[in-house]
Amino acid sequence: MFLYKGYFLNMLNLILFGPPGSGKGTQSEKLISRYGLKHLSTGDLLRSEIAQKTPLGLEAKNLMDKGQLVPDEVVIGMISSALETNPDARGFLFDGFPRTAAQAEALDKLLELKGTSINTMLAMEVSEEELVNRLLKRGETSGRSDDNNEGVIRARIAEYHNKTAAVADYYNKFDKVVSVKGEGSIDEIFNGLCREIDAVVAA
Ligand code: B4P
Repeated sequence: MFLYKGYFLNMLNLILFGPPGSGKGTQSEKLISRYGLKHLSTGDLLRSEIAQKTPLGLEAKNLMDKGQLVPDEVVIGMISSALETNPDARGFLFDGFPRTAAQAEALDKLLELKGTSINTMLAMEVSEEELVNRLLKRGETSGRSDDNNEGVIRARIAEYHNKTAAVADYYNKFDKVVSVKGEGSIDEIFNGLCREIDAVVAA
């Protein structure tokens, strides 16, 4: 339980959702600092496995370099361990997870075991051309092999439409999805996200 703007809350668990390049990583950094949440990014966890050249990392790199998703059981296992190693967190910000309906169901079950649940899913809306431009620009400097080829970037966006968009349908059933404009300055987008989160906290 923690105190936020005069309210006592149990946990605050948020999903930051959107296509590749929509700014999930960028906004997560600001949100965790504002709300004191533990940041769980499956993309970052996978890149850490790749950097350490673990067997899991080598398998993941092969798929990520083609713009494909990593198998559900791999990312669910990573999130499950991360939840266990952070028993005192006041809440979690899930960034890039869940990305399939199966991952969403698994996350709900894991949170239920902790006696908590997702408060809201923030869905960032960005046009496809803006996504491609952002990722190609990042690819010039990031060294990320999934960012420097337009074909791979478009394959990631197609994976998003084929498999990930269903996650919004899943949380819509529970009326937990809010759309947020993902184009504009980083601060404008951050303010839009905070307005939605504050409304959920105050409800
Ligand atoms: P992720 O690491 O999750 O990353 P992402 O989708 O590429 O980007 P994100 O939306 O975080 O964008 P960012 O803020 O960085 O995934 C990488 C890969 O890992 C996936 O393709 C998949 O293979 C695998 N994976 C991860 N999770 C998985 C899961 N759960 N299941 C299966 N596979 C999984 O922003 C992008 C760029 O835009 C940056 O350069 C940033 O500076 C710029 N930018 C941000 N906001 C901007 C703004 N307002 N204006 C202009 N530019 C902006």
